[in-house]
Amino acid sequence: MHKVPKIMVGASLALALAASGTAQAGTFATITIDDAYTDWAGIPVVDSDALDNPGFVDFADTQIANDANFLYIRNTYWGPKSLGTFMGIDIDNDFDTGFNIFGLNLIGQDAGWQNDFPFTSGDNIFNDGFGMSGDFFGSGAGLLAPFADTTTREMAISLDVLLNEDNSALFPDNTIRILFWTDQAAGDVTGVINYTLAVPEPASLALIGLGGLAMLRRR
Ligand SMILES: [Ca+2]
Ligand SMILES: [Ca+2]
Ligand SMILES: [Ca+2]
Repeated sequence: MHKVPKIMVGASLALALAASGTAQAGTFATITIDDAYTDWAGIPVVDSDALDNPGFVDFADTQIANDANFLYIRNTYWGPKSLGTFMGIDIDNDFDTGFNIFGLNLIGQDAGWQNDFPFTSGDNIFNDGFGMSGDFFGSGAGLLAPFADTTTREMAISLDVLLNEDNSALFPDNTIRILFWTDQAAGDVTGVINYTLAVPEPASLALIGLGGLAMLRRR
């Protein structure tokens, strides 16, 4: 059961208002899940959360990237606690479908991960038991490093995951609505992150185009 600490509701609503309507253009990159973070250099922070759940899972900065196959997430924390991180995705952008996290009307979580562990949510049902299929481990699990309490961690989710309930896509379009949350202590909730999947930079295509033009001119 997830109780709603009253002190959190006000803070989270303020965050939600601040974050509402902000869509984050995605960053195309391939990240190695190895608990090393130089591969995150230059990837924008899509959410910065305050120090507001000290001594427990307390979200700080979140970075997100994707390539053609995977969504990559890096979380940082104000302290060395990270186990107990939930990531929720609202597939249909409707908090009336799925699990309304803390009743805050931030997201209606249709799919979620507790650390790397995948599960699906029904209407007002935290875990409806249907689950997912596909990478990783055949169950839509996250590939997470490190699996330990830490101040920063990275995780990959396959973009090809299917929902077992109706075999539909976990990511049916190019916009992903994500919330990170924990029910530890007073709780912590990030802003809602509207992440738009990035496509490869057309630079290489443009170079090919210019090269082709140069060849034409030489003739
Ligand atoms: Ca890495
Ligand atoms: Ca926080
Ligand atoms: Ca929903």
